[in-house]
Amino acid sequence: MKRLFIILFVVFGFLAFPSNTFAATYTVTKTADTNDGTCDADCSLREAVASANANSGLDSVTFNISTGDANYNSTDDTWTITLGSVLSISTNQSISIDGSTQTGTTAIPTYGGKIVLLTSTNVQTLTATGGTSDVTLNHLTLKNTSATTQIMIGGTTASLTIQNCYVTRDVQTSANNTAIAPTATGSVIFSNNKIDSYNRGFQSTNTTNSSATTTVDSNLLVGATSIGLRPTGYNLTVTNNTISDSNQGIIASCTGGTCLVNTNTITGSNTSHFSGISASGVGTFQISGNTINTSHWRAIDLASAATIQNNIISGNGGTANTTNGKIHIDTNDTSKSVTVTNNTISVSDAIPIWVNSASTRATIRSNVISSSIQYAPINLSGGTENTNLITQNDAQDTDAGVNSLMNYPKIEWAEYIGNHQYEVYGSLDGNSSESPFTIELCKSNNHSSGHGGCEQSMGTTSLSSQGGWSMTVTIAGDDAEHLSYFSALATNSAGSTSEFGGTVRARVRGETPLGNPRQIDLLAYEGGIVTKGDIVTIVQSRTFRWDMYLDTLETLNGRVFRISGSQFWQASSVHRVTWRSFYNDAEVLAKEMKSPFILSMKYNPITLEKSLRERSLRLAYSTNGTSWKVTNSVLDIKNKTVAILTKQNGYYMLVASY
Ligand SMILES: [Ca+2]
Ligand SMILES: [Ca+2]
Ligand SMILES: [Ca+2]
Repeated sequence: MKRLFIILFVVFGFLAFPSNTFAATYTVTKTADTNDGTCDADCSLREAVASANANSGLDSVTFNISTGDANYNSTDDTWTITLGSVLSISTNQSISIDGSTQTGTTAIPTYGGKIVLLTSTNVQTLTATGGTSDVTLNHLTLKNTSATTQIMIGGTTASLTIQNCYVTRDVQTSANNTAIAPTATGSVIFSNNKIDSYNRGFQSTNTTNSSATTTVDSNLLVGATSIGLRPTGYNLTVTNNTISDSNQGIIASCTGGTCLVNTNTITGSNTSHFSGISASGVGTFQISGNTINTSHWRAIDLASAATIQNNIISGNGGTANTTNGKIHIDTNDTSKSVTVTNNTISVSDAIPIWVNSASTRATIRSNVISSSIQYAPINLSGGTENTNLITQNDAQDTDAGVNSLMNYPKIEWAEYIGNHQYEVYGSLDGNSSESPFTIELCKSNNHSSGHGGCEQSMGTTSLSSQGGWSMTVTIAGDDAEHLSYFSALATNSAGSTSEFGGTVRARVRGETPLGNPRQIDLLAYEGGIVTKGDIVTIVQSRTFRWDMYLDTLETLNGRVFRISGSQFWQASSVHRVTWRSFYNDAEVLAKEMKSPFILSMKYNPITLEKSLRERSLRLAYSTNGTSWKVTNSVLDIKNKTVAILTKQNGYYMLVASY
């Protein structure tokens, strides 16, 4: 009985603990790609892998090949193993192949090592089956001489770690070949590797395991034709990589959790103009601290919820493009929030920030933004757009669309008050259901669109409902001789930010501003509509015999006063309106005009003194700016204008009664 028990133990013991239970180390001693079935003193890499496949547990493969080996290269101190077929890791067989164990006469390099694994057409280097093997590669050089081999490392692993390796093709290929493209069921670490001359560098997929992580860190990718890094999965961390020359630097798809794309450097001038960082998926991205200096029209192409912050984005002069933003927000989703904050964006070939395709809740705040193309520095697609893509405000902002087509704030005046300080007063015609609002004031770079650009954020103020707002700000270095421009942004309670409002140059308090720049507004004998600020004139053809310009000068504030002998009170700033000959600046007299012109002044009911009645608005006229006469003007309450037909140059302002 006792004997039988021992026999049973031996039999079942073997079944429970198959042969070679414990992890083993197999040492490769030659470069030749033989397979005699054993890894002993004579051991090829293929024999080592086969032995590891036959042994459970995590086995290690190390190298100890002599310099007398036929494939030792004394010039670069490397041993080349030419693989005639793929090295296959069997299901459930974990393995670590460590190239740093092969020492030579020189130090192990940062990327790659003394062991070169060489493959050619349609020979993969390594693959795994079953999704149950943990695979680790360290300090190996993987080289392929073919432009057509699909993948150098593929298959399905449990966890996969590739570190300190150098992956290169002799032939740069334009076919859609990916150098490293595993699917994993466990976590992936791809760090401190260099990939050279590839079409697609590294791609990984892990969409089955929500607790797995994918870490792609500190890799160097050069000589690409297509995509640098393309991780897909849960909990991605893509950090500190340097990518040059690729059509698309990083394409990250976040299956779930929080995915980080931080502190990467993406450079190059690939002419295909795709994206620097593309982020999509249902997870939430943090895209932070990256430096992107490329000709990609989209530096960051976003289709996910995200925080985009502290990135430095510049363009290096690809063809100017009107359908892409350097930060291109295309979530096409009213529930995905996006925050774009503290980025520095300086570009010459695309719009700095573009919100597109039904995206909303994009909050844009505290960025430094400049561009040298004419289009809106922040563009919301839709609404009524001018040639610079500036979307017009609508009354009460009831329109819907991209970022709710949030109305931009208007700066009514900005005055330098001494001691490096300005007072800025503005208004917002907002939708009351979207209150409260946040106004951000920017020191503007006076962008050619007339709307914004932001050299420096001057901070924010909150506005509980639509109407007037004001801020007092300090700009070191400014004085009465050095005055800044200002522009503002508004964000509603849902987090949707407007385009920049019109840029206004500050003036010194108490001084009248400079008039408009001299330009030909109407050619001789030509009619048309000429707008200067709140003044809109409509001129019939043949009214003037010379090339003309409309010279207007707006004098703000001053004490509101009652027009002598009437019930009307001042209701706007005073505008001097003068038609002048472009050639000699001479004022055109009434008798020199063939026909009268329509002079109309815009107003904003929000900034109208509360007790003055909008319906009583009229234009008042003065020849000298001091003695006023109320005219028989026409109020257009729908278009918020008051107009008269006149031949009189002179001073105009709006008046109203209580
Ligand atoms: Ca627009
Ligand atoms: Ca709206
Ligand atoms: Ca609007």
